[in-house]
Amino acid sequence: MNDPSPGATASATPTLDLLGYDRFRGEFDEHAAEGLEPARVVRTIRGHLWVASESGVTRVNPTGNLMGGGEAESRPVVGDWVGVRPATETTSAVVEALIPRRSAFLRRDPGKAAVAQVLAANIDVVFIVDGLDRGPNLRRIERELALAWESGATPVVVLSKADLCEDAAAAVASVAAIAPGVDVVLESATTGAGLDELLTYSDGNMTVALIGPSGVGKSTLVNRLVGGDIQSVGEVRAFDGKGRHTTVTRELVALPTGGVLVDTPGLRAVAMWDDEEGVDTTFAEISELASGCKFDDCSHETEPGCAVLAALEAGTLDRDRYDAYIALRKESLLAGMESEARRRASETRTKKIAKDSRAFFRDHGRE
Ligand SMILES: Nc1nc2c(ncn2[C@@H]2O[C@H](COP(=O)(O)OP(=O)(O)OP(=O)(O)O)[C@@H](O)[C@H]2O)c(=O)[nH]1
Ligand SMILES: [Mg+2]
Ligand SMILES: [Zn+2]
Repeated sequence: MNDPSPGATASATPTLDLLGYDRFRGEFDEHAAEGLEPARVVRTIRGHLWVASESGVTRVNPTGNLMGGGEAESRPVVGDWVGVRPATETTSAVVEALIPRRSAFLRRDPGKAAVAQVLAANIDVVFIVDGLDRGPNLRRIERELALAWESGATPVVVLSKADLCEDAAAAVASVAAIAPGVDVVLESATTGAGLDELLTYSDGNMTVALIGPSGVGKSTLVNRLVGGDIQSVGEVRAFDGKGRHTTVTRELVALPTGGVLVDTPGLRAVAMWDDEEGVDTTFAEISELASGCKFDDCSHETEPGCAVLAALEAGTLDRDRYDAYIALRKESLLAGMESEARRRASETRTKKIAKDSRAFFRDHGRE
């Protein structure tokens, strides 16, 4: 953007385009007019932000309204596009604007009851990674599929450590059966199997996030896809209890061919957030059956004329699959109700403050 060469325009931002900026450029115009520069959040650690912009990776401060007071969901997270007020001699660089997200990866905040936690933003593809040394864990994959669908990203199941599995084909088949419409890719960082195929998902400067439990090989895969040692971009790791390197923060890593990967720490708990649609897409064959139920709001548990229960009875629907569907749907309905209750409570508080302040100004002769 500071390129003084003749004919240089605001669209001449090759570095940012490789990070996927081309699809957000249009939304940035008003911020550019205010003197802000486009940047993408590459790492967050305890409220500190690192962004990649035309001038490289820098640490920036978020403004108060983006970080402190606002809703948790409006805080910049890894993957967000932001508007940065550049540093001057006397001030440091500050994030002043958050560009609307195209997708947001949410889960229920494990620390707080009815609060969503945004794990990453603007993700196009989610690699749901599970290791064939122990897995695949079908029930966990279903959960992660529901989260991925709900986020607006396209999920791909990656079965890693294929070199440690004797019957990889059977593993793929068992996953394919619970993941209708989802690509399932066998991968081994050891033999290099599946790497080329996985790389194609970032074509067109797409953003790919890797999720899955600790130790399944997410960081190893990121290293292989990037084709080198990513320590150079500042990956933050620590030793876990078993003396093993484990990722401790979400981190956005640029691919040499364009596009980015988001490496994430292993998710211990994948608790559902208000995402019925994600559940319905994950259990597509059950949603299909549900259209034949007698009642539109059938819960598929006790109702007469329930096509889902009929299929269960007839043995055409798998019992484990049905149980997983009912459990996840309940969990997401509950999260939805809790967040609604929380929203109402906070609305009541806001109304009370507004009422109190009106009373204050009335008593003090001002409206
Ligand atoms: N045999 C084999 N081992 C692998 C493969 N991929 C990863 N590993 C090993 O699995 C272990 C864990 O890999 P990581 O890449 O650190 O796993 P992670 O998913 O990033 O784990 P967290 O950062 O804790 O979430 C390491 O010892 C890797 O060397 C593979 O394809 N084959
Ligand atoms: Mg890791
Ligand atoms: Zn039903």
